[in-house]
Amino acid sequence: NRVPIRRALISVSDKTNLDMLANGLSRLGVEILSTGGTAKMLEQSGILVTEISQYTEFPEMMDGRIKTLHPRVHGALLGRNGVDDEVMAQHGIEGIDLLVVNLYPFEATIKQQGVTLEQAIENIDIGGPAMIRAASKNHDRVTVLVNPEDYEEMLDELSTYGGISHANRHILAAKAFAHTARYDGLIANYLSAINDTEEQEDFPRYFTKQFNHRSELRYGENPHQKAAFYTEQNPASGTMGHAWQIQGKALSYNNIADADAALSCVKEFNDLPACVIVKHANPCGVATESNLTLAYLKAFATDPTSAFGGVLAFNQKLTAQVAETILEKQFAEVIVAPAYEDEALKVFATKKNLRVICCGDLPEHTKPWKMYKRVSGGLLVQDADIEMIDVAQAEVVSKRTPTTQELTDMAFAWKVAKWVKSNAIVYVKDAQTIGVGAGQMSRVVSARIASIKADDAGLKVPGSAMASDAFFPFRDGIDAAAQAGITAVIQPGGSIRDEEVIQAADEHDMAMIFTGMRHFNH
Ligand code: 93A
Repeated sequence: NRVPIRRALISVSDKTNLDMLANGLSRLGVEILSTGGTAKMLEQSGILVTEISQYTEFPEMMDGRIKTLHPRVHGALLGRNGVDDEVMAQHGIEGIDLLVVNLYPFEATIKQQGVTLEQAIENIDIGGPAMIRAASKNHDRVTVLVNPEDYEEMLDELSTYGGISHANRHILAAKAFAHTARYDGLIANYLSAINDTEEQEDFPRYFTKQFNHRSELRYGENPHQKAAFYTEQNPASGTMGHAWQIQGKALSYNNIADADAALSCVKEFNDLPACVIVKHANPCGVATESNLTLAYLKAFATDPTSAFGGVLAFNQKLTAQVAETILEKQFAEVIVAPAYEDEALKVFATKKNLRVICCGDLPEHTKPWKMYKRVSGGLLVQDADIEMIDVAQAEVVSKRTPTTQELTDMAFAWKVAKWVKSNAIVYVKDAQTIGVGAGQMSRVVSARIASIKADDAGLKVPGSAMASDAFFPFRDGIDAAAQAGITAVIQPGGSIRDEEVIQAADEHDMAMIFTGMRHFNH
């Protein structure tokens, strides 16, 4: 069962023992086909070779990426003895009986100092492994050599017996598959190691599947921090991922974060024209009114000092009147709205640095999404807080039931508190924030700050409702609020001292409702 060798294909990167092999084959009358570089070298040694491109009648192309990837080559390697003879003849395919290939030096390349990913990738051999696998699969007829150390033994067998035994073809085929398997293993290891370093530098690879559009930001929260903004492939309308900028300076990292906070809060209000002013990720003024201008003026009035340099979000198409009023009142960094009247844009155009962004229609329902927070050595993942209770369903825990006005104010305050950083205390009256206490380590201090803010702005707290994003651990927060004039309280409840807290409310003749849902936001 020895198979004679009439035609050989030699395509080698490692030219060791090449002359010896080719000379031996020539002497035995074997026709030699060869790829560009190998053919050139053999010709220089005076050996007669046929260039593979001559045989395929197809040029080598793409800087050598396509050399042997041709049916006349693969047919010549895969064609079975006694089965495919006819089809081979029909297509002018002449069987190749010996394949000698060694692959692009991927391993040596990646060991070099300072090798680039591109260089490594160019050294991934495609045609070579394809031929090796084809020949090895068809070792019933074809002999395959992947190691220059095996040339001599093969030549000996060929010259002694006029062919290669089935047993040896089998052994060589197994060796060849081991060779390509190891080669692919090296590539896989190399590429996954590259991923690791990229992850540390910028962004996990698995994230970029979902957030696949990257835009460079000048810097992060601070100038010494590198940053980028990744957006989803098809971000929903009414989101920062979907939003586009109409005018103004480039959006910064903080602009995007604050605009998102403002947008998230303004989305809570869908029945009336609403305005949210955000500063350092916290709403410093929120209001609804019969029109956007009035809503803006009420939101601004909550805390004019903090509104300076703020991010303003609106839930409806922005009119020229709103634009003019904003420019009269304050310096703003960013304006976000679902749409703009042409006249409004003309007004904004007079302030060319002002960033004006359009987020598209605000969605009625939002699907939950994941929130990610990188911590040292790990990543926290949670569902976004998109829940919102219907205040009418909340439990009245005080002796006094809230008035309709108080219920309306509590519902408003609750929506705002959800978007204020914890500990969050929000005072509201007549669809306007009266005072906001944000980001404090104790709830009672947040309540005091809300009072101070109201005072500073000249707004009257008496008769306002108060929302707290989480339960009051002690009665002190209630006492402080009562002292400021708060008459109604909305909070999740759930403290072991709820009774003490309810008693405090009753003592102050306050109405208090429990939502049973907390809205920590850090
Ligand atoms: O770029 S390739 O993947 N495309 C091919 O079609 C192809 N055919 C053979 N590399 C290809 N080869 C490889 O070229 C061989 O495995 C061998 O390592 C090398 C020999 O090229 P040359 O004879 O031009 O030096």
